[in-house]
Amino acid sequence: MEYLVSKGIVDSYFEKFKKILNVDVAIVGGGPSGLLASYYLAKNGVNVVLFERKLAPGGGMWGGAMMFNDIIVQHEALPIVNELGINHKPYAEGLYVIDSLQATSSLIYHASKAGATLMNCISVEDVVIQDEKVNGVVINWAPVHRERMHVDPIIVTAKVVLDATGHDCEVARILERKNGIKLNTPTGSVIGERSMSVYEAEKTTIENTKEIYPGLFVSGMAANGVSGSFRMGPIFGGMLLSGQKVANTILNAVNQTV
Ligand code: 48F
Repeated sequence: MEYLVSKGIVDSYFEKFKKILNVDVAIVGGGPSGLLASYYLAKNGVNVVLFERKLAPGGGMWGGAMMFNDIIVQHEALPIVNELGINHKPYAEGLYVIDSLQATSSLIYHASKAGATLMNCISVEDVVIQDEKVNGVVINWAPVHRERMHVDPIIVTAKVVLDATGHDCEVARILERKNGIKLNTPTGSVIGERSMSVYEAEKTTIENTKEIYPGLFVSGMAANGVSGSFRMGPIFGGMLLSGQKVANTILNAVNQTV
C-alpha cells in the first residue's frame, strides 16, 4: 500500500509535468485575473498551464480587505460571478458583496475542472525569447528561490505567456531588465502602479489588458502596473473582466498561430 500511494502520485505528477512542457499558453500568477483567464482558455480547448509560487493559488482575493473576508464586485462583472455560481448580495447601486473564500475557491475549482493545469509551489524566474518574441517561461521550485539555492531551472515552451503576477508585474520587469527592449506601454518601460483611485483603476485595468511585447500579455494589476495606472483595493470586477478580456484576446492570437 505504501508503495502504491507513492507510485500513484509520482506517475500522475510526472505525466502532468510532461504535458505542460510545451503548451499553447503559460500563465504566470494565480490571482483572480490569471485564474479566470485559465478557465476561459481551457473551456475553449486551449492547452493552458498556470504557475503559482504559493501553496494556494488565489493571490490577493482570499484576504478580502484587511482580512475582512468579503469583497465587492460591480454589476458589469455579475455575468461572470453567476457563471461561476458565486453567491452575491446587492449592497449599493450597482455594487454587490461576495464572500472572498467562496469566490477564490470557485475560481480555482472552475479553472481546474475546465481542464487548465494548475501548478502550485512553482516560480517563474525568466522567459524564453526566440526571434524577438516571448516563447515560454523558465521555472523552478518556489522554495529553491526562497532558499537562494543555485539550481538550474526547467524550460516550458508556450505560444503565448500571460503576466498575471499582480502588483509586481514580475514577468514584464524581467523581460525589460534582461533584454533592454521596448514594451507597448506609454513610456516603452514598466512604469509601476500609482496610488489608490478606485473608479479610475477599475476602468484602466480593462483598457491596459493587452499584448505588451510579441508573445507577452498582461492582465489584472500587472496590466495597471506596467502602464502606470492606479490601484483599486478590494473591488474585483475589473480583475474578473480583465481575465475574461485577456482570454478572448489570447484565443484570437493562439488560433492565428495554430
Ligand atoms: O496579485 P494577484 O491577486 O493578481 P491579480 O489577478 O489580482 C489583484 C488583486 O488580487 C488585488 C487587487 C484587486 O482588487 O488589487 O491585489 O492582478 O495574484 C498574483 C499571483 O501571482 C503570484 C503571486 O504569488 C500571486 O498569487 N506570482 C507573482 N509572481 C510570480 C507568481 C512568479 N514569478 N511566479 C509564480 N507566481
